[in-house]
Amino acid sequence: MRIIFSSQATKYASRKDMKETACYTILANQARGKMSSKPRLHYFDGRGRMEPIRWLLAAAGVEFEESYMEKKEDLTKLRKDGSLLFQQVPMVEMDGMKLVQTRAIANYISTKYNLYGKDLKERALIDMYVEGMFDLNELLLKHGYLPADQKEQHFANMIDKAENRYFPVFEKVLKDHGRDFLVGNQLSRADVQLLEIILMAEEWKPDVLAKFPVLQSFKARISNYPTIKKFLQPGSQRKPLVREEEVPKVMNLFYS
Ligand code: P9H
Repeated sequence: MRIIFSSQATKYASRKDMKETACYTILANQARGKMSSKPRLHYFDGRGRMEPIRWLLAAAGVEFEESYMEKKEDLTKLRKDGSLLFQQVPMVEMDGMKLVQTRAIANYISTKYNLYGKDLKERALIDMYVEGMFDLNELLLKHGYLPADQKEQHFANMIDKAENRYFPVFEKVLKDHGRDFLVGNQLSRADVQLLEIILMAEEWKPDVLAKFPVLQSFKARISNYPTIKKFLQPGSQRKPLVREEEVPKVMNLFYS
């Protein structure tokens, strides 16, 4: 049984160690075998809460597959076969796990693919920034699903928060350190998620960056980052803004 997996094995004193290592490596390999398969995303064919996950995998250059829920039964099936820890999607199958909770999934992917800074201090900064971004993302995401009578008030609040709470922070951070990336000297999830919410905000108010010249150059720079540029190309797995007529179908998936 050829089990030599990594050079380490040769260093071990006794056959016992080797055997143990072998077993371990086989298990690891089987898991890795499982690991090598592409992540599979379980959600509906739209942005919703899965879009930040698609952005992070794309930015990391990781190919992924998607299973779209088209009807209520598709969600029920996932629930029945115990695939959803909290009976909710998004769910991502990767590395032998069925990950749920958007932020938990984003943390795992960002850590695995080195999008989380070089040390604990950078990680703390990144976490503060992306949690703020998730809060704005929630406002931008929900707007498309709101009933008409709630849109006007929600729109005013959403744009106010973008222009007067969140974007000023990221404009100042980039201006003060003058570096290409929000944190450190390499792309992190903070850059990916900031570009995502900038493009979402511009869909609702095209000149939302008018007062933010540094964010305008950031947007151009990160949009040209090879893996992100590819994701912004037509035909990628990036989902379009939800169309009003699609909303009932999505809501029926979860609430009928
Ligand atoms: N903390 C769809 C479009 C826009 C915004 C939200 C939902 C929450 C996480 C069934 N999942 C409408 O509300 C559908 C979550 C996950 C969790 C779900 C149920 C949602 C939506 C689908 N709802 O961050 O992952 O709310 O599975 O029984 O709760 S997404």
